[in-house]
Amino acid sequence: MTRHPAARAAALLAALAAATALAVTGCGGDGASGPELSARDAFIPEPATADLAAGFLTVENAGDADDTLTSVTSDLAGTIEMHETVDNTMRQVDSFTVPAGGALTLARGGNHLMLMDLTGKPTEGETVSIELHFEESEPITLDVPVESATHTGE
Ligand SMILES: [Cu+2]
Repeated sequence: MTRHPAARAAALLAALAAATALAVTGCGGDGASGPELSARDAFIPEPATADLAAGFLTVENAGDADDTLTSVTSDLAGTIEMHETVDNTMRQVDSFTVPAGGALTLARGGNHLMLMDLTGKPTEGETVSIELHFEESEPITLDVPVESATHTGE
């Protein structure tokens, strides 16, 4: 027995309607869902040369959805890469996850920002403006203090 074409069409329509409903819910119209980001404890240790500097900070996510740090920009640096450290070797990654109800921590010996193509050598006591760009959330602009070369943020 073959299924009637009209019944198939009806089933298809029902499936489409369900998909649409899901999509609307996914947009979070109630305003309570999604990532809620805030950044703290950012610092740049004074670098030895004007070639390269590291950046450390914490991004907290008080929301109920993950977000992703997709890029970082600054007037100080032509390029800012995101690096992770594995077995004492750092390597570039495309992005960092900011987990829901958790935090992305960039710290010495682990994940960090690598500021390259510097326009000048940042000096202890200065501040550097950097902008964090996310997949979902609006960008966060930070005035990051330049600390001593051995500063750990503790
Ligand atoms: Cu690095």
